[in-house]
Amino acid sequence: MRIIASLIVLVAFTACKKAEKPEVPAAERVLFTQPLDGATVTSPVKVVMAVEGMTVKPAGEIVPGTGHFHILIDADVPEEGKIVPADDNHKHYGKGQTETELTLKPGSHKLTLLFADGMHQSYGARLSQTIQVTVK
Ligand SMILES: [Cu+2]
Repeated sequence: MRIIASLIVLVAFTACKKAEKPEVPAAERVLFTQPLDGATVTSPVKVVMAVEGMTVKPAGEIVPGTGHFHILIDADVPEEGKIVPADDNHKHYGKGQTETELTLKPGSHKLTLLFADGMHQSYGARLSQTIQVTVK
């Protein structure tokens, strides 16, 4: 009887914990459709970008659940909320583009796809994907 009572308490406790902390939706992510991680490519490199759980929208205003792509070349992901710089290593696709061509020097490069809001504020590492490519 005691064991059953303990089990009931345990189950109730587990159920409570779940209700308190709803799981973060795992559906939101960005990914390079092309090239794939580890690929050997030639410059210019065709890049195809994809996002799941969010909507691509041209830059200009902040609308929850939307944003545009950025490609970081050999650069680190700006923290969530920080504005993504605009320079040779941080490319913005503020018209809502999902495809582009990158001119890269021969050698190994780290490419990061990053989603940011309508004011170019990073969604952080959770909405980024980093791959490594080798340019011939
Ligand atoms: Cu931007």
